[in-house]
Amino acid sequence: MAKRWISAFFVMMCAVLIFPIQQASASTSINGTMMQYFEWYLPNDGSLWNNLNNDASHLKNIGITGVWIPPAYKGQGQSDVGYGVYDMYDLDEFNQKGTVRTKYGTKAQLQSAISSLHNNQIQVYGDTVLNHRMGADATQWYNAVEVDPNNRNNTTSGAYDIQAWTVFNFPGRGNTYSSFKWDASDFDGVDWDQSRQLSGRVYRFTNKGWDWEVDGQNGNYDYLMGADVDYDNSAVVAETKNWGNWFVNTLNLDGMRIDAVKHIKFSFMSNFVNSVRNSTGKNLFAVGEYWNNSLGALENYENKVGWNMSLFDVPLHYRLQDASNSSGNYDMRYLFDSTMMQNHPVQAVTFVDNHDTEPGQSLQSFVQSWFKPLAYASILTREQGYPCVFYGDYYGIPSKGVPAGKTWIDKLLQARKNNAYGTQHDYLDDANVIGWTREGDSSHPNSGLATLIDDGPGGDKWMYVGTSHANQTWYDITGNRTDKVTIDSNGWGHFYVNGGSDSVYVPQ
Ligand SMILES: [Ca+2]
Ligand SMILES: [Ca+2]
Ligand SMILES: [Ca+2]
Repeated sequence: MAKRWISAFFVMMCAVLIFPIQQASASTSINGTMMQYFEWYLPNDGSLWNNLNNDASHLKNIGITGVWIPPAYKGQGQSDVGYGVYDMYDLDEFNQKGTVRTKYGTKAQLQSAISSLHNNQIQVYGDTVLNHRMGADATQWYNAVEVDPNNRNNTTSGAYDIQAWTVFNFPGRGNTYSSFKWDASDFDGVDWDQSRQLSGRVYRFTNKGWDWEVDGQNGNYDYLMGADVDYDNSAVVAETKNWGNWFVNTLNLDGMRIDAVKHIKFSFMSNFVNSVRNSTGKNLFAVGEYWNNSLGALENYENKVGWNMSLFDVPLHYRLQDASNSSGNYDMRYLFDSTMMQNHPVQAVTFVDNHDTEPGQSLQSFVQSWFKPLAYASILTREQGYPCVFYGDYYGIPSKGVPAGKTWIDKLLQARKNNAYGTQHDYLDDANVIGWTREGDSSHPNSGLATLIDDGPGGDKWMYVGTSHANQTWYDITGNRTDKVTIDSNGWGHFYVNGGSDSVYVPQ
């Protein structure tokens, strides 16, 4: 099975971040590049799965080898982005919450899109939201205590009955695929008492403890939103593993993007990922969203899950954002310090922005537009990390006035696909102008590149690209510089970059 082999290869060979493309004759391979194929403000018109289907061959052509799709199951309403998850067994298939389709389309459209992606050798990663449930079918009275929202280990009231939205009967689906129904015994707490309607509360059910270990922010950050799933409950654990197996097999997924992992019991997550890999027989790619700017917090998580999954490089995102906010005063020598990319490249999924960091969203920290090309040149042309291109950067965010970066991102993707191979040499030695080169390798003809990025007034650097390139003429694939560079007989070139800009030189 070609796909099995690709998945297994992915996990084993993530260290070199090469994505194998099966071809009739020679076994050439290109760098792995993921795209997050949605942004927060997509219209609720049911068109995304069809658009993705129609885009598959284009994505292949630009060098995309994996697509992260948004949550593909029924949320609390048709317009839900997908994180307000209601029924994970309803893949846009049943009439529930007033709709059959989700914001993105129907099950048949989704399955067709996935087939097209696979036909174009593109892996598909399903968004997996396990922390909470929203949009319950009914309330129930249940005994609870209030906790301090800023320290959830502190109980701040006596026990009393609240009216909690915790009954999930799935009347539109019934027992299809699973007969499991949810009630308060499957959750640890909620933030809403329908009978009193007080905001700013967090309620823990009296007979439950918050799961541990989770992130230690707010004392214990198990609770995020909605009805918080209790992974101390063995029936819930079994049901969730069953669901994971069903989800991957039903959609023929190659991996999972796992939401909000800092709020989910660490030991359960390790158990879940291993279980789904074993039960499906697939060496699934898995990447977790652990939203913390501290490399130490991510390392602690990796230690607890046995380094069996990748993590989004949140520290790198904040470095890029800081640099973009510093008007040239950022010390670029330290841009990659204390990041997953630099310290744990095998587990690093690098990204510039996502659906949560875009304007108006919960983690708003959008990298400023002038710096975006510098940021993408960093994640796409360096050896370390598995980069993820954001739909909102590529196709734009019309509702927020963010223009499509397609034209310039395509050029960087082209450099990644054709040139970003071989030994890397770093020139991270200046507060403004930093650079790196790749020597290229023999399995990618005419490969090799030289990148410069500059947050200052513009500059230049001598860099070594390898003696195999002696006497070649190189040009800037971004088009930002039009002068050519001649590589000398010792493999060195004198490269230039404009102020607040990027240049990526490749062999002519
Ligand atoms: Ca619990
Ligand atoms: Ca939780
Ligand atoms: Ca600077």
